[in-house]
Amino acid sequence: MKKIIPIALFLIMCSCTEKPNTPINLVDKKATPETVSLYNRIFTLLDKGIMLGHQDDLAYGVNWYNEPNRSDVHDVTGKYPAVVGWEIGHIEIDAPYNLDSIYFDNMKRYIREAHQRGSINTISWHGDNIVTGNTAWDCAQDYVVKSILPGGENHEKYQVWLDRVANFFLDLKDKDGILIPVMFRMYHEHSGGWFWWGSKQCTPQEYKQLWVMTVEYLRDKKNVHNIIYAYSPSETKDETEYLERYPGDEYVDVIGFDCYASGEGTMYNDPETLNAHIERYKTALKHNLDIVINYARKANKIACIAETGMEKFPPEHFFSEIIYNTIKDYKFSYILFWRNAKNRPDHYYVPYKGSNNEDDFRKFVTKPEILMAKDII
Ligand code: BMA
Repeated sequence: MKKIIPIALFLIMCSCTEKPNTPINLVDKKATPETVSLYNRIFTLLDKGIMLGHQDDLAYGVNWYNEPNRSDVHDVTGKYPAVVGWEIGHIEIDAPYNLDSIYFDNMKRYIREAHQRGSINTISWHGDNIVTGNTAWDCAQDYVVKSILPGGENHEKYQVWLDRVANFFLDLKDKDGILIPVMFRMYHEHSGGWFWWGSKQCTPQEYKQLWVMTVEYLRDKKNVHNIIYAYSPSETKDETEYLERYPGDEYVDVIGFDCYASGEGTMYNDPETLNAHIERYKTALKHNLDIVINYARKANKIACIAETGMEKFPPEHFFSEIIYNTIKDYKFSYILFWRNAKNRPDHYYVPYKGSNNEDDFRKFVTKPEILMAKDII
């Protein structure tokens, strides 16, 4: 008896001081408790399945805009997505609404609603070109990033832009006034050459400096502590290319990639061409999942498909077979389908009420590996 009590006490002490399964290695060592807990929750959810995400899900869909609790995903499946993507392009120029016409005040409310429901919010930023005042897609110059870095002629002006970004994050509060933790997927698709921060527009060194400068400004100067930082180039051919512009493990929490099935318009009428695009897409998804998951394992990061889909997804079993069979055996955090534009008839990436592939999408979201909001609470 005498011997058993100290052993029991020792075991109790051990279990009290036990560390969480996943080490807390967030970019932000001062992250709020809610941010740390979201980060650990995302790690834990890796064992449960793949979360389904949708861009701008609660803000609008095909033929509707800003209706309470509406979502194309919910309209079709009766369930909300586990991950919701948002876009803050034009916050930097102090506009009241983003480049896709979502008022920032509404966006904050949608983020709160999604959070309350248990969904996870992720934010991208197609910020304007500070040199020309045109959009993020104005990529004719190769000195925009350089002009933003310390010593550059736009450095101070860019800090004002970052102040506005910081204020947005600091205004994401739940009903009790507690900061809502979110992912921030900055300067994405940079392995391509179509944004001012792209691979043809700046050197790897400049890109990394831009990333580090932004993290340090938000985290250390503006005290924004509710961000999980996500890195997502476009498709890459191997780990070397994937990491060419990677700012380092200490500056990134989540790693992913953007990958789309290409093709549009008339090619959809030609089965052979369509099939070739689908085959290319499946191969690209698998190849990039291999790269990202492999590195995530080594660096103890969370892997995801940060943006994907096919406009109008013409193949009949696009979701329940093409997508599902391609991803089901991989262990990664989430797959986010791009937006359902409200008034661009060709620009939708998940079914809406009355569209093609409704049944197929319902079949997809009930697969045991696919997680919706309700599955992750
Ligand atoms: C693109 C398109 C654009 C949109 C942009 C930012 O892929 O959907 O219409 O403005 O993303 O959300």
